[in-house]
Amino acid sequence: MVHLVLYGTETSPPVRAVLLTLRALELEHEFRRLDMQAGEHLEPELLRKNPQHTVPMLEDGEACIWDSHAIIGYLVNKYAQDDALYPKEPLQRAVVDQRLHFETGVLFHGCFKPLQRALFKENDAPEVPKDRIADLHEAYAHLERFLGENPYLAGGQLTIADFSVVATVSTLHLSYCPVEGAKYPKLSAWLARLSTLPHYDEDNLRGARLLAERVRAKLPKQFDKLWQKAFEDIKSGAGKH
Ligand SMILES: N[C@@H](CCC(=O)N[C@@H](CS)C(=O)NCC(=O)O)C(=O)O
Repeated sequence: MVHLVLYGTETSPPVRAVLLTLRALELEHEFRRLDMQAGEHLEPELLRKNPQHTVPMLEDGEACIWDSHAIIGYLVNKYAQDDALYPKEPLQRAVVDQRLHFETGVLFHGCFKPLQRALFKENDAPEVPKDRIADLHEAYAHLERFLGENPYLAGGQLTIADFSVVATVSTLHLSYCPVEGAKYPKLSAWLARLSTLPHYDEDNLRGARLLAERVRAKLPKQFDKLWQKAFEDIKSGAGKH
């Protein structure tokens, strides 16, 4: 019998990418919530399982897998009834993989993590660093071009690339820089499209909002009307222009 255990916290975008994938595959799992601020992910037992001490981490029987991209690819390869979410055809797979690597390198490590570090680790009276927001706009512009005329990031079909990228983009949208429909109509419409997935609020939006609350508490001045609007309802803020 399948017994999947996911370790993490809902505020983490890559954890939510896994939750969206588990939902799409209708896989039952146990969620072990870790208090990252209290350092629960650094407990010796978890370090033994994942020396990199990142979440998400998935246990499948004896196996421990970490890095959200490795996890979501594994889940589709092992448990999906077909390959729609992660196509086996080499060129289609390369497109999905490119988007996944873009999430890792550009969105998460290039944009999200430096913003989080600036706000929560380095600065007592923080502001959103302007050059970081410029990087974010560049990333949004790339995504706008990746989408082209397609409804999903890797073409006509929903794939794990959409789950990975939406978890991070929705977080950046709510916390740091709204995806404005006038500027990024395709990305904005895509965000709205993804937000209609069944259980999207539970699997992704709730955690993104929780993190946005923390950012908001740190940035009372910068959290202006525009951000407030995006925060209040991701759905009404996206794809309506
Ligand atoms: N590329 C990784 C990023 C994982 C990551 O850095 N997760 C953060 C939480 S959002 C974390 O575990 N930080 C704690 C640590 O690195 O010790 C993935 O997609 O899983």
